[in-house]
Parts: sequence; C-alpha cells; structure tokens
Amino acid sequence: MSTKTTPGPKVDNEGLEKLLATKKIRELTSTSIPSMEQRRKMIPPTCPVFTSPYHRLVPDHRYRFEKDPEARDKLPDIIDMPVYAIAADFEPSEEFVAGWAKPRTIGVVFSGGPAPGGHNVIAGIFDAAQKANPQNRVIGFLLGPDGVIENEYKEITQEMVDEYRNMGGFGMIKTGRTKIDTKEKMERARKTLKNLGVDALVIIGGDDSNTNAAFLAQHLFEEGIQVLGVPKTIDGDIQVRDADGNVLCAMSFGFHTAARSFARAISNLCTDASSDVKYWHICKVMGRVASHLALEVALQAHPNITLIGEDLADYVDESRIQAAEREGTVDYTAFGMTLRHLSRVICDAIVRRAAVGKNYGVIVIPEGVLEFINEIQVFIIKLNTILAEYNQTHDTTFHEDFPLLEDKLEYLRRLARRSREDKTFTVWNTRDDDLFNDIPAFFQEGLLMERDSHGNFPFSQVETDKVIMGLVKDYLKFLQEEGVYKIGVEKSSYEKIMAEGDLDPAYYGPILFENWPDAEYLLMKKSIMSIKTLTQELSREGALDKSGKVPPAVLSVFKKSQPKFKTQTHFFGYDGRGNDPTHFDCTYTYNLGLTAFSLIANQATGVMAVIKNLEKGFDHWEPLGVPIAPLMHLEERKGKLDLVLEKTVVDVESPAFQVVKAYREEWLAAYPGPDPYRNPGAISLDGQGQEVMPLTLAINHLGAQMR
Ligand code: FBP
Repeated sequence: MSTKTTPGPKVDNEGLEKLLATKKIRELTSTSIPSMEQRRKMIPPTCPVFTSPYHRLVPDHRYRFEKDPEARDKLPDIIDMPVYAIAADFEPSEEFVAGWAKPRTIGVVFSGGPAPGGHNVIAGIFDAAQKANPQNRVIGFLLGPDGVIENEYKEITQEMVDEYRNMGGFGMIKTGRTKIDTKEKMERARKTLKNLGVDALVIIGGDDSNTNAAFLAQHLFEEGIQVLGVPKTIDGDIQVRDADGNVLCAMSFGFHTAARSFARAISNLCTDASSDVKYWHICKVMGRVASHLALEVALQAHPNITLIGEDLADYVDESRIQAAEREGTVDYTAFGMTLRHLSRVICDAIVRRAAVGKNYGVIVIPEGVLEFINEIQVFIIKLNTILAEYNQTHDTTFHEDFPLLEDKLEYLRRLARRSREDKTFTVWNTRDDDLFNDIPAFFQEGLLMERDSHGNFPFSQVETDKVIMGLVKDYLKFLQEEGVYKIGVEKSSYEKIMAEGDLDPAYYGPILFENWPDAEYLLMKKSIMSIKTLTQELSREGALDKSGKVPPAVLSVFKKSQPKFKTQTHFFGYDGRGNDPTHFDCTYTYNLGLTAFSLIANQATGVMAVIKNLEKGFDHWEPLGVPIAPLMHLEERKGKLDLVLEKTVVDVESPAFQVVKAYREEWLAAYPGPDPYRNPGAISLDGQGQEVMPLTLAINHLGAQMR
C-alpha cells in the first residue's frame, strides 16, 4: 500500500514546546467544555412539596402488600412500615423544627453498576441537608459497600457536588458490587457507621442493593441508625407496585438515559445500514434479565427486529400442540421458544427483507434473552447450583480449582457419572452432560462463568449474539442452497441491465423469476440457485446464447440476486451507563435525593425513596417512602432460596409491548421503499424536542387511561 503525507504545517521540538506553552492550546484541549459547564450549573426543577422548608411523613394506608412470612420473620422491625407520603408542613412545632434541623451525618454509597443520575441523588441529599442545617455532613463511602465495610470514605463538599451535578457515571465516590451479606460484614459496617457517627445511610442501588438496605436497616434498628434505599439501575427492573397493582415507582433511575443513548447509537447504525446496504448490524443491549431496555430502544429507534425475552418465553407453537392433540397427547416442548426455533424466526425476517432488495438491517438482542430460552435457562439454574454448592463446601472456589474449560467439563462428567450411581443426585445427569457437550466451547465457557457476589449470572459477558447468529448463519446457508434466501432485483434495474445487453426482458422474465411480471422486486426462481442451475434452466427453455452460454446480462442479474450475509456486532451497555443523564433522569434523581433527606429528617428507616406518578408527567410527581421489606419474596440464589426484592420483567400484556408487537411488521419493513427508522437525536440537557419521559412509561400510561 502506498501512502503519502499531505503537505502542511510541521513542527519541530522547539516549535512544539512553544505551541504547548500557548494559552490557546490549553483552551482548545481543555477538559472544561462549555456545554458541560452549563450542565453543571443546571438546577433541576423540584416537586412543589420541596419548595416548603419542612416536610412531614403522612402514612398512606391505601397501599397494601402481601408480606412473605420469611420477610416477617427476618425483618420484624421494618416489615409493617407503611407507605409514607411527603407533605409540606407550613406550621411546624418548635420540637419538629428542632428535630428537622438537628445536626446530622448522612452516609451515601453507590452499589452495583453505574446509572446516569446517581450524582444528582447525592446533590439532592447534600443541598437539602445544607438547607436544613449548614452543620450537616454528608460522607460518601468509596467503591461501593466495601467502603462501608472497610471504613473508606470521603467528606462530600460543595465543590465536589457542583463538579458532579447532572454528570454521568459514579465517579465522585465510585461503586462496587460487594454484598453486606454475612454477620461479620454487617458487624464491620455497623462499627464503621457507629464510629463515624452516621445517623443515616443511603444505599443507591438495584434490587439486590435495596435488599441489602432492608437487612442493614433491620440490623441497625436498635442502634437507631437509619438505612434507606434509592432505586437505581439502567435495567429498569425495579418497578414498585402494591398488592392491588397500584404503581408506586414506575421506573428506576438511569433507565431513560441508557435507553436513549443506546437508541441514538442504534439509530445511527440504522442510517449506516440503509446507506451502505451490505450489513446486518447485530446489537446486543444491556439488561441483565428483563428486556425493558430493548423494548424502549425499539420504541425509540424502530430497528427492523427486536427480540424481547419475555415474549419468547411466552411463545406457544400452536402447530405442535395441534399435532399432539391429533395423536391424543400433549407436547410440552411446544411451550417456550428454543434457540433453533428463534434462529428460524430471525432467518424468516431476513429472507423476507432480502426479497424486496434489503439484504441489510438492524437486530436488537437483549443481553438477558437466554434467560427466557428454556433449554438454556435450565443450564443456568443447574450450573448456578453446582457452582454455589462447590464454593460453599470448599475452601477454594470452583474457578480456582478448575481454571481450564476441559477441567470444568471433566468435573461435570464426574457429576453425571455420580447421578448414574446415586439416583437421589439429580442436579446434573448424563443427558444434561450430553446436551452441554453439544454446544460450542465459547458458549460453554460463558455458561460456566463466575457468578457475582449476589449469585447473578454474568449475562453481559456471554456472547449471546454469537450463539444466536451462529445458528442464523447456518440456517441461512441452508436456505440459500434451497433457493429460498435471495435478493429481490428491482424490476427497473433488471430491465436496464437486459436492455444494455440487448436482451428482451419480457422474454427472459418468466424464465428467470417466480413473480414476473407484476412485482416491483423480482425473485429468481427457487430452482435457480447456482450458475449451473441457471444454465440448466436457460438451456431447457432454449434461452442460452449462440455459444451455448448464459448471456452476460442474465449472469449479472443472477449475481445481483445472490445474497452474502454480512454482519457487524455491537454491544451497547457500558457506554449508556456512562452517559450524562437526560433531563428526565437529572430531575428524577435530584428529587429522589430531596426525598431521601425528608425521610431521614423524619426518622424513617427500611424504606426506599421513590417518586410516584413518573408516568403522568412532572406536574403529578409525588415523593414517597416505600417500605422495602414487604416487597421481598423468596428466590433461588446461589442454589438456595433467599429473600430478595422481586425484579420486574416486561409484561407482554402491557400497552408498550403490545404497541411494539403491533408495529413489528411495519418496522421489519419487508416491503419496497424506505425503512421507517426513527432517530431520537442526541441527549441534550435543554430537552428541546425530546420526550419528557421514557416512551415505555408514556405509552403504558396512555394505555391504562383507555381501559
Ligand atoms: P445493576 O443491576 O447493578 O444496576 O447493574 C446492571 C448492569 O448494568 C446490567 O445491565 C449488566 O448485566 C451488568 O450490570 C453488568 O455488570 P458488570 O458491571 O459487573 O459487568
């Protein structure tokens, strides 16, 4: 390859020194960008109640919870807390004012993955605490719950808050995934808080971290140290409802920004795909289990195919059911989708687009989709149990003892042999082992990966897209060989090529195409899938040229109809988690911070700060404290049942999902003409022209009003 340097200014060492010494070069490369400075200066609007200086907690007994007996047993002091509404107190008693303004030390900690808006929770707490009493201190525990256990913290100052206001990430105090789950860790956390004189600890985290908050609140109840949670996670799976389905918190914070960021990037890929018309872009998007993010991306960007895990789990193969019924049996494998079937559904969509000349497109795959594919879910659950049991009974971990895949497989083989000898041992049998050995090594490695401290499967690290697309590629190859996967050739283009080759398109049309003459995109006959079969077809019809060959114009039309399936894979996750928050998330989180302070100043503990009516728009927002313990239920974790906060997955009957389903055909766009892609634009803080809340919330609310 020959290259040349464009002539232009050059700099020697002395010149470079001078250049670096100029003020302008500092300005040009400064980390302080004007739009960022504006961002830092923005003070989000606050709910009306926060304009008054004092707030009381008003128990709201309209909300009811079905409490798990285990939660009652383990969390006796916080299980019966009511939902608290936060109300302005315009005539507070002296005693109340004294209590409100009493000097406090408030601890804050991030827990779990970053989510845009976290800094504003701290800013809200800090601003409210300062307003109540400038002597109040806020200290931030470093690197997540480890900071509480290890007594690592820093004092939050006005300068720090102002630097991080409305900014993405959790950089101010960092985060971590440690769980305060043993007596020893609880005790160390208690000591840290006690020694620092912390009155209240706010845990800004996901479902597992809020679970942790409840246990810590119980542990510190007697001590009088309050513990509160704040619903954070881009996954959008913390949604709080009472037993009657009343929505108390429609969405965790960070979801909107992450989804908007993914949607913007994916929409750019839609633009690229439809310009270059040669790639299918395969986009895996985060969301450990639930497909909320994928659903919002579908609404925001209209990619051609969006898989929703919960929808796949719901799939019923009617043809199998009917076939079984005819034989008087029941086919249980007809419920839920298999990987193979899923790959067929994707192939069908690809083939249909190709038929109208679109051998390109965009597919969105939620990272947690495998959780909803029965055959894989069984492996995940079984392996969770095997790894957890191993780690509980050995001083070393499974991964330390079996570092290589082959060692791990050998251990599983031993378990399978054991199941033959000991009928009570059922967790891994020879059938499991055989099926497991049938899957590709990279996927086996993925399924065997180390679980996090909460026992969660690391979906983000498994190449889900590779697993699914591997099957898709194989099947497309088969379909191509069968003559089914073809690119439709635009009729006008066909006619032009034939005219240039001095051939009559009307003569060759019926010989070559199965949909001649009326279609806008002509599909080569199934029987023509190679130059050999093309030659045979033309020969049969006496349509070869004088030398007995395929006329060059026909050959070029044939080549146009032959697809190459080319993909580019992308993973959207960490980028969206680090995005600067949308106006919605900035406002939501700042108000969550103010809510947390009101709860603290009113002595609440074991509750989560939430904002009700997010889905109804800012004018209707209502800050609440919701007890965490009644939201807990028993779930299998690390091979045993544990009390945890329930994750909310996509409801396939929800208006948002039903809308996506209704638009599926339109967005697949297996018809001639442009694709109806939607570009939601970049995230900007002024919110100009941007939706005021996640589309999922807006549509669900609209749907609920129509009932
Ligand atoms: P949280 O539940 O802690 O908010 O984290 C969610 C998430 O962003 C998932 O979407 C993703 O699967 C996971 O974190 C990735 O974890 P890690 O940061 O450990 O790679």
